[in-house]
Amino acid sequence: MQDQGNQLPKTARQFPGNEPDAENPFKLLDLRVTPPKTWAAGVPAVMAAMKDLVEEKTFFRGNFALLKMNQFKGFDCPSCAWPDPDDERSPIAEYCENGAKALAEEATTKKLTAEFFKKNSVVDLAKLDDYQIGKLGRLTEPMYLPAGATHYQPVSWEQAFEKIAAHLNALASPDEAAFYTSGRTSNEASFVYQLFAKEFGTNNMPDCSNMCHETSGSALRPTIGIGKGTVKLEDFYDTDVIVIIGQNPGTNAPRMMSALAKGKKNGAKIIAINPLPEAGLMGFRNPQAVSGVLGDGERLADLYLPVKINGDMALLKAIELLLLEFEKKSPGEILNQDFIREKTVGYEEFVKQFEKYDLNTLATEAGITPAAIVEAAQILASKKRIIVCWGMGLTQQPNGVDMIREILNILLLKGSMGIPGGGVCPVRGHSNVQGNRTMLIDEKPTDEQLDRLEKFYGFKMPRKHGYDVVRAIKAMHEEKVKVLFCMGGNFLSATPDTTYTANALRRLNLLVCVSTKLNRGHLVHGKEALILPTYGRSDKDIVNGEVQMISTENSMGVVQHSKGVLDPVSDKLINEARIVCRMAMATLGGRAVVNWQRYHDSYDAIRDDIEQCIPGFENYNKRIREKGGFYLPNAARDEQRFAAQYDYRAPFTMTELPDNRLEDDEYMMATTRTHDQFNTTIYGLDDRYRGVHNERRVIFMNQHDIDKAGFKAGDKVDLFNYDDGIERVAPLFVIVAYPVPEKNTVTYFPETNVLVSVNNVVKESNMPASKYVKIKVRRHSPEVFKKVDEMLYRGEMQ
Ligand SMILES: Nc1nc2c(c(=O)[nH]1)N[C@H]1C(S)=C(S)[C@@H](COP(=O)(O)OP(=O)(O)OC[C@H]3O[C@@H](n4cnc5c(=O)[nH]c(N)nc54)[C@H](O)[C@@H]3O)O[C@H]1N2
Ligand SMILES: Nc1nc2c(c(=O)[nH]1)N[C@H]1C(S)=C(S)[C@@H](COP(=O)(O)OP(=O)(O)OC[C@H]3O[C@@H](n4cnc5c(=O)[nH]c(N)nc54)[C@H](O)[C@@H]3O)O[C@H]1N2
Ligand SMILES: [Mo]
Repeated sequence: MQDQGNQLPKTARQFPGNEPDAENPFKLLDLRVTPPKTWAAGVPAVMAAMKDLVEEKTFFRGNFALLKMNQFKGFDCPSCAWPDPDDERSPIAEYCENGAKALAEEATTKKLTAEFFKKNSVVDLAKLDDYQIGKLGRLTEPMYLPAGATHYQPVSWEQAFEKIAAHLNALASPDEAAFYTSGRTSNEASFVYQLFAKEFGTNNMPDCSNMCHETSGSALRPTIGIGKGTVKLEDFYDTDVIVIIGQNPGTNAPRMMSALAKGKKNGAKIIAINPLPEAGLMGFRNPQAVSGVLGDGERLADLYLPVKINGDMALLKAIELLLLEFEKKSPGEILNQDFIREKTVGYEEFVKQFEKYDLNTLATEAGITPAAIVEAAQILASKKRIIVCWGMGLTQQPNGVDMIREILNILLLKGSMGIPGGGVCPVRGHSNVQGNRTMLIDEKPTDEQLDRLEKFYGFKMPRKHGYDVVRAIKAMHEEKVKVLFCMGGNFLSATPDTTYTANALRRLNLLVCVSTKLNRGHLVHGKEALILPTYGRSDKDIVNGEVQMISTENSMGVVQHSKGVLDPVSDKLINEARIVCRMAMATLGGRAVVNWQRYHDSYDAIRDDIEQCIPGFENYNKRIREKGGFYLPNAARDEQRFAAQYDYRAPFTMTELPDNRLEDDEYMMATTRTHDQFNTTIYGLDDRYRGVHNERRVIFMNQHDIDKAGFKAGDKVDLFNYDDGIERVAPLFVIVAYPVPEKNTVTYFPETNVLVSVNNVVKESNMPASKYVKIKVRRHSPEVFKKVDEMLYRGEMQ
């Protein structure tokens, strides 16, 4: 470990207006709690969006950009991956409050210059909290931290690439490098990035999917033959039932609310399954429709099921049990027997397992009354077209893959797969995370994909599967990975087990981060580190004086172009694709088979070759210039062609009920997002819909649990986890009484990632199970800071 900054006095975390306080580094702010909202969006949302633009001193710049966001000739919103309407787009605004906040973050005119880094040491910067770090402004030039240095210093692009090349070429094997991707990277940059990793010789491509929707892909592919959703936006407008499970659309995909409202207006029933009564599931006011500004909010969920954390498996099984019973009573009227016969396999065996289940036991496990489950089953029984949407509430559970398989089982029983108004909708996270995977950013590419690349490029592709995120952290710890290159993201804060991960990162020879803004991930580093500044989605990507166009793929498989509109904050920024090409030329030199200069000079050239290597991109350059872009082929959606190994039918899958017992003093914790953050980027300190203001270090607990443990709402507590026989501590949180199920608690990430063991992963997908963390809650003692002193001192704790 590097002893950087040891000569500095130990000071604690700084807060605005607060003097650093070594006794109490997480001096709490002035928490205010109001009743949770029962509807989302509306006029306050628009006001909140405007406030962010004003605060970022970018009101006019921001508003100009907002008008262009998600328009046919504009740029794709950098926030979530929810699709844009195919034909009708509001001429004024096709954005949401959180899209506007994402833009305000990106469009800020505040700059981080070399002068700033000269004044502030890495250790001092790391003592700021994430909110403060994010507000510092945009990165403007490449910065380098030499071994043993305390401050980042400016470096030319040329020298930066030379340093990367020297480190990469000094490795004993290409597998000692890993190339991380966060989900905003364009298709073009993603394609060259993965190609470089492969030409360099490794499949070590951990990406944010490994913490996000890997679980969905792991469940979907073996059943329906594709790891993606099977519905289009228009399916929401004309369907019978929409189930939203483990997802918070009002905050994380706000434009989905318009689709839900439209579907509901056309007669769809909505079932929401979530331990929290999220505002966006309960009701909605549409800020972009006059009625939303003037009229009353619409009720959204027809049925809300407040499931226990991880009680979903029992709930889904109970619904199936009831559907099978109903079918027995009215054969052929409840299930789609034609579909089951022609399009699925394994039905008989699947049905048989239900002999061992009974409704009451399953209901207790789920934490839902049998009557409410019957109501849910009746809604599904009487309808044909069902869409099921899910998010992190399922994917980040240890048995998440199995739970999604159970969703598939229900849809197969009903024949609601690959039909108009019916199918699966895993709601993706980052705006181009789906495109990243389509472009082959994947630690385990298939032979078929590699064969195609090999045929086109004429060199041997590495075949050995690489490290995903969790495996990469362990490999860094064991010094098997020595160079980590991050294309965007915040590796330290987004990943689990912060202490362990920080120690892993400190062991690197070189950490390189291509970023728009500074984050904690740049401040806990290897022996040497580089920060390479790049354009955001809203920036004009200028090459030879011309603004370039990139493309992205949304949650529903539509590939669209995007062109930034804002003048970049600095003329030293380079786009991500060019950064990759220059790294490739510097590293591979004469060894290169790929013509990197050609890709460096033209996005069109990259797109021409994507067309040759990835199915579905025929006439890419032509079609990407057309209004609204194009859909990628999806045989499950369009032709009901499912898993090839089952003769294109879909297998029913058998799963097990989990054992969710807890010790008397144990609680289950789900980590979630506030309404004021984008992953590790903290826009503000409020969680408006849930009624939490001016503090993030809170833990939601059921009033009954609070009483039972002898606490009161407002009490200060410390949180502990004991997985793997290690004590993990998250100090100083405030209890908020909240309608969560008993023995369940909810906190915000990244603050509680310190409690998530790197070994607490989802079966099969190997994702961190960050919504299934066993914790103990104890009254706060200042002594606890001694346990985390070193982490605090090094700024390794959020
Ligand atoms: N504004 C904004 N937009 C975003 C993001 C952001 O941070 N901010 N992040 C983006 C990214 S990368 C992603 S992946 C998505 C994430 O979007 P979501 O999937 O909505 O993510 P979360 O907020 O983590 O949690 C979702 C919900 O899971 C529920 N939950 C927790 N445990 C359980 C459980 O056991 N069962 C059930 N049924 N529900 C449970 C929580 O109460 C919460 O409502 O959003 C994307 N969009
Ligand atoms: N406990 C817990 N942990 C979680 C989750 C959870 O629910 N609970 N959610 C997980 C999920 S779903 C995800 S997707 C991951 C997210 O993990 P990441 O994608 O790694 O994290 P972000 O916070 O989205 O990354 C933010 C940084 O990206 C950089 N950035 C922004 N835009 C651009 C751009 O256009 N180009 C480049 N090069 N850089 C850019 C900025 O420097 C910014 O600081 O976190 C995961 N971690
Ligand atoms: Mo995500």
